[in-house]
Amino acid sequence: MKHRPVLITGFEPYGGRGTNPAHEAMKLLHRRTIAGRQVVGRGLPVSFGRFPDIAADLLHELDPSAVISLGLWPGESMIRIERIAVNIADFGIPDNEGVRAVDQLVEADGAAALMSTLPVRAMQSAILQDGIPASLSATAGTYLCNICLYSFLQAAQRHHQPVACGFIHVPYLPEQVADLLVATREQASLELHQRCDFASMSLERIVRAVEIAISQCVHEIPTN
Ligand code: PCA
Repeated sequence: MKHRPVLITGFEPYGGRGTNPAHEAMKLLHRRTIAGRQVVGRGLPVSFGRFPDIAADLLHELDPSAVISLGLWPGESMIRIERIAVNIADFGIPDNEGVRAVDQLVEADGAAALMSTLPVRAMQSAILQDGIPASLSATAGTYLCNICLYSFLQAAQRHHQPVACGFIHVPYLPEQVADLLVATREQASLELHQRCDFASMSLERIVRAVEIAISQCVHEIPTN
């Protein structure tokens, strides 16, 4: 039997940053075989207008057994496995199309919240077992990552086959934090200790953590 693939999505850069570690990790995982499953990587636009359709379209095109979406959470120090998406779009900064949602719904008639359908606890335990810091998180925020998780979970409910969907936020890369330190010093408007977004993790460790997450999903969804 041919297995269905695992879809890994990674958001493009946003917020004036030149790099998104989520996008870099996705590219490194694309076309790999992990735990016997083909991994397909896709970049996602930081654009409210492209959701929810983009999620439904990807399920239709690829028919994956699992979707793990990746995004950056600036200041996060560890692999952050999201448990829940909420039906709120409220942006601190505009998306890449210049749209700034305020107090909106993601989906007009949608549920207030949807739970990740990935084996989040098993993923966290396995990542920790490998020596990589990882936490379970009860908020993916109210920006595009939350919208992405909400959209995939909703599209999965309408898909003709079961699809497990979830989201992982990742830290900055060390080189991004080095640039932030230089910029903060040059701007001289904040003291370094006033900023709380200097945590980072190497791309190698981020990719390793996602590999482990994929393996755990495959073990929990053996029939697909
Ligand atoms: N992080 C943002 C959107 C894109 C990304 O990588 C978020 O946390 O919503």
